[in-house]
Amino acid sequence: MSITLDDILTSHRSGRAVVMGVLNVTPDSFSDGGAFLDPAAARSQAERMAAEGADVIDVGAESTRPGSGRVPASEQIARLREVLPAAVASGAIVSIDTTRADVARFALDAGARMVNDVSAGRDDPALLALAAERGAPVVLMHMLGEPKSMQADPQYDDVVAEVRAFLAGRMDAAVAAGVRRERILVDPGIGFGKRLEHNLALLAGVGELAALGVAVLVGPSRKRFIGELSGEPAPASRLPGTLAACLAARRRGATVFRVHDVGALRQALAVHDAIDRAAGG
Ligand code: HH2
Repeated sequence: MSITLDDILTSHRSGRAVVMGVLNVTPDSFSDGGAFLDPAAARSQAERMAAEGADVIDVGAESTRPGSGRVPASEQIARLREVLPAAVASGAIVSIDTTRADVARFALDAGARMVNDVSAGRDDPALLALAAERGAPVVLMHMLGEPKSMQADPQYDDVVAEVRAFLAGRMDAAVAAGVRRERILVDPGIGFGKRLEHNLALLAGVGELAALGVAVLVGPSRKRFIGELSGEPAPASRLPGTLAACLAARRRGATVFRVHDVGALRQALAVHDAIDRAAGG
């Protein structure tokens, strides 16, 4: 049975694992830049991820890799025009990964049903009002600074407490814009203005973010911290580390996992969760 938006939003209570497949319609994403700019390639990737068990497909048309520049809304929309209908046709719930209200509006009109905002409503405040008006669930992610400069010299006294306070504040801002609290998901923003020790503390401290009372999404997939821990320089070869990070976060209360490799995570979750059930967990 396919998943509903409510299943996703209540996953922190049910314990259901939700898999969000990444579809980057960009020339420059850090791990798959250029691979899915061609609409036919994007379409087959969406179909493949849905067949592999993606509950959600997160479509983005602007890279947020460290050092990246901005892509105008009109250019994002041009990249999305042919791809969104194919993602919607795959049967998965489509989420739009953007910080811009104009792009989100275009995507929602084309059948997307969730908004994933890595700026948590700070880049374009109209985005929160739009999510409120459409009743669309919204992911609020923590980022220190902006992609261009975020990895320059990130500093925290207590990264988990600071990220949690930030997310609590952005939840309040979203509610003030009319978003219902139960339609919010939060995300510590792995790799967004964080050094290795910050990423590890946040994945270990997911339980403290879950205490905010909404579902926690994590996006460790293929990221640099996995390369730092393993010595693997190629992002596309960081699948084992990605799976380990997702399962470790799952054990601590994360329920939504944003990954490039959907089938592999589904298999890992099937085994992990079966063992937990056998243990009476
Ligand atoms: N990470 C990326 C992009 N969007 N959204 C959420 N909510 N959480 C994340 O961790 C997250 C995200 C970066 O990964 P990717 O999309 O593969 O790369 P790029 O930004 O270079 O397109």
